[in-house]
Amino acid sequence: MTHCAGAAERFPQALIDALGRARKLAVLTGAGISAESGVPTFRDAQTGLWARYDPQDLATPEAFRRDPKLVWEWYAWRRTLVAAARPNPGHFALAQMQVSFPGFALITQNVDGLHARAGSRDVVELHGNIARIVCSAGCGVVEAFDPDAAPPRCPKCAAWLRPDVVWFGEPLPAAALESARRAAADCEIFFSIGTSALVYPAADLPRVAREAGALLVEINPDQTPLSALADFALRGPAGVVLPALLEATERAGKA
Ligand code: BJW
Ligand code: ZN
Repeated sequence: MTHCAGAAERFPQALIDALGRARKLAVLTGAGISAESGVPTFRDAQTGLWARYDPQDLATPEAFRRDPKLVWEWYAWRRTLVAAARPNPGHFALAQMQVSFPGFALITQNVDGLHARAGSRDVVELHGNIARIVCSAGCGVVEAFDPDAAPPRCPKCAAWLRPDVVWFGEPLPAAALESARRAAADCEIFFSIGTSALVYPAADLPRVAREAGALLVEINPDQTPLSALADFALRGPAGVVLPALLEATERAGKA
């Protein structure tokens, strides 16, 4: 069922009832939840100096091997955007939902750390975090990002240091993926928020949840490949829909 949600609108009663009953929620977020904080989504056209680059060509190990300086500078630019950004009402609503629901798993594909800055705890980061850098040779060195070094060498083995994020063709952190799959298989309601649902294995999680019997809710202004599978597709920006949904749920007696 598609529903165009706005702050003043009512949500489907079946959804409010389900939220009133549910104890276990799993939420998967993507770049769209941070769009209202001013962080460009991954598939948006980039701006300024980076307008002529496609992120899909930069977020790869091959790109980094070919031109570490270029990839490093792209991440330094994005790091600046993230550092200047603030969590928005969508991030804060999810932090509040963690308090309201006894079982609440927040899984994100985002590398911006905005969920934690909004107060969410135990965020499962599937694609890493842009604030950290690691040794590209895998020797285990982890450091905080230094925007002035471009790019620095590993103090232990002299390989390039790289952002601690997951590029195309690389495995996701095993513990994070395992915990995300467990939460998806074990929840009563699964939310897919602000993601194009194109990138695997994250895009499998809603299907895992659906097959295990969970209700599937999508929050996105646009259709995605997941929309046809969703029980409820709430069409609107996450920063508007989530606080309104939280309020409607609380009004109906939850929390
Ligand atoms: C709003 C909004 C608002 C706007 N409110 N919404 C199965 C089938 C086909 C291919 C594959 C497969 N399995 C694996 C693959 C290959 C590949 C893949 O999925 N390719 C596809 C593109 C086809 N996957 C991988 O390579 C993964 N690795 C892997 O599978 O390894 C296997 C392996 C095992 C063992 C050894 C070796 C290998 C890795 C994927 C890593 C993805 N990394 C990136 C970069 C992270 C670092 C960085 O940020 O730079 O992650 S790519 C990029 O896409 C980033 C994102 O997290 C990810 C998802 O994007 P997201 O979040 O959905 O953003 P957008 O921009 O796509 O969408 C935004 C959405 O928001 C839109 O829908 C808007 O409408 C909406 N929106 N405003 C709510 N206000
Ligand atoms: Zn090293």
